[in-house]
Amino acid sequence: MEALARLRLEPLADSKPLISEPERLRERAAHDGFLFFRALLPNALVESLRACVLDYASRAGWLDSSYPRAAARAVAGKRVGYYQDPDWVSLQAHVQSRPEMWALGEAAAIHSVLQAVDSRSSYLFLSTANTCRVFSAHPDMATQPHQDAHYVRLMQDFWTAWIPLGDCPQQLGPLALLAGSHQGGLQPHSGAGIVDGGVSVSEDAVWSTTDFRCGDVALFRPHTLHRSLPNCSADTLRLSVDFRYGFWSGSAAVDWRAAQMIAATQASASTHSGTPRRSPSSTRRVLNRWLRFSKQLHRSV
Ligand SMILES: O=C(O)CCC(=O)C(=O)O
Repeated sequence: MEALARLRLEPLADSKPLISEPERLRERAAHDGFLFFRALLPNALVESLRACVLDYASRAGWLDSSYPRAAARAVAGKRVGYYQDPDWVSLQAHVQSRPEMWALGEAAAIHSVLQAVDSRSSYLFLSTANTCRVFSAHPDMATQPHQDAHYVRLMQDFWTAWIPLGDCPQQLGPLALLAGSHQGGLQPHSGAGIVDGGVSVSEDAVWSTTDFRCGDVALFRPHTLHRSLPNCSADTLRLSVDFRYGFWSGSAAVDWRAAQMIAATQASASTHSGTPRRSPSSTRRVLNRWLRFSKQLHRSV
């Protein structure tokens, strides 16, 4: 509790009421570098992945079996959360192959919000950058302040979604974000990872956080400084997942069939002796409509 008391905190504002006002949503995102949505996701989607992670935790010997599994009580003294721990790495391999993980990452509500904020269709970046985190109640193992842009190098323009796998009150060590920090560019990071390294931030910094509940989502930019609060519960594991989303660029061919059809149409228009039934430009218009539809379809699967 002492480690938590030392941090200066302010409450995250709920942006859910702004979803129908994209202009204000964009303004808030541009100002703060993050958005928080209370109860954005159906609980069942979150709880399915939570059950899957707790099943793994039980098999890995992290859970105190004298409590119901759903309580996520850790074996006394067990330290969980290090990237270097083979069981923690196996958890990543485990969730990567679970439909529950990708069902949550592809939640329509997340894509809809990203579309509202960015006016472009988003896609879930399928990669090991999507991480499931389990932290035991050891305050020294909290995630240190850092920017995702330092660690995720394959994409530049992305949003991260942080999702607690169940209720995550402040004493369980949820995410905290530094408003406006995305405007300062990439900062020097020390160490090899986010538990034993990161960015040094003034003790006066005021971190935005909340008592997260099941179904809540925090979205933030690659340069937004964020951290976790220390897990100050007596013995409960903190469970969360974070996903990365990119955007379809307006000009990119998202479907190889479109490229082939455009090439075939152009070839036929230049060799056809009679009048083509459709001019190349009208064909392109039809194809563009189809491409837009195909992008939307991709978002909804
Ligand atoms: O969950 C955490 O403790 C850290 C999450 C994080 O750093 C991220 O989502 O990028």
